[in-house]
Amino acid sequence: MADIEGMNILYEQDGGIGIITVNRPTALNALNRETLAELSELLDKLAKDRSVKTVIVTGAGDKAFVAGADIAAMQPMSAIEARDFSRFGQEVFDKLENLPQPVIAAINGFALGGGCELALACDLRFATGNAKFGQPEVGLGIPPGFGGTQRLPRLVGKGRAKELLFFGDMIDAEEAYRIGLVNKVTAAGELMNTAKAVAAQIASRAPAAVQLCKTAVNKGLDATLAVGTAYEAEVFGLCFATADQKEGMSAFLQKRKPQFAGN
Ligand code: CO8
Repeated sequence: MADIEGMNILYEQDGGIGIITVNRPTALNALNRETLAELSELLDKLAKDRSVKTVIVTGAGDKAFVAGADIAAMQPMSAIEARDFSRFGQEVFDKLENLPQPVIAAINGFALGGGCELALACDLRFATGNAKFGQPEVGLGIPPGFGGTQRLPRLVGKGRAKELLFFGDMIDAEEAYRIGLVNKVTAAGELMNTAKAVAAQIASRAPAAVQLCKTAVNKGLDATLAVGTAYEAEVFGLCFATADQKEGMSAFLQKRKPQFAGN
């Protein structure tokens, strides 16, 4: 897919890595409906693009990943409009969570409210040391509305999630790492290089196997252990219909590096 430039979402492709940048730096990349709509349209295209092996999501500028949903846009909303906006954001984040490719959030500053929820919908989260995380919604008179009450406890556990949700305070990157909200903390100048190196490492593995790991984890967390393990057995079997399974195991037995063709 060629590089595209929307108003609020920028996209470029670097080899097999697709890089999505939320681009409203003057509003600390706050998410309004237009931004979510552009993201949604881009995700539809990426889901069908087999040349994109992994995706990175980041924020424009050096201050914020995303500082939340756009408070100015939300302030005058009616209850029905707010519910529709919440549903729309949830649909877009569900799409991101279920994108076939693994998605890495490269968190370069504030990840608050809807921004933290955007990061939660990604598969992995890397952050700079100056990044700040939080769900400050209760200070605005609302709960999170883009999946935070559901994805945050699934990632960090019920107690930690309720602390973040009830207090509304920010935590720094080290604390986010300590509670499992982020996978890795990097120096500011190293964030994109680290994210790209990990994206390239994942891209070097058998794509179908990586995608099926993602689906099995996501589906399993919404199901009982018995349903999850049954699904795992199905996708495990399915991989034996791919050339990459034969190649991966043959390469091991022949003591050489595998060359995955992606089929
Ligand atoms: N929405 C709109 N504009 C924003 C937002 C935001 N979330 N965050 C920052 N901005 C704007 C500021 O208004 C300011 O604009 P201007 O220059 O025109 O005055 C500009 O960005 C720069 O921000 P600050 O001057 O405030 O920068 P500081 O460095 O002083 O502070 C903070 C940075 C601490 C990040 C501060 O901007 C802040 O607290 N922002 C709001 C954070 C927040 O509360 N986020 C949660 C929003 S609610 C939400 O995300 C709910 C999601 C679910 C929605 C469900 C739908 C109904």
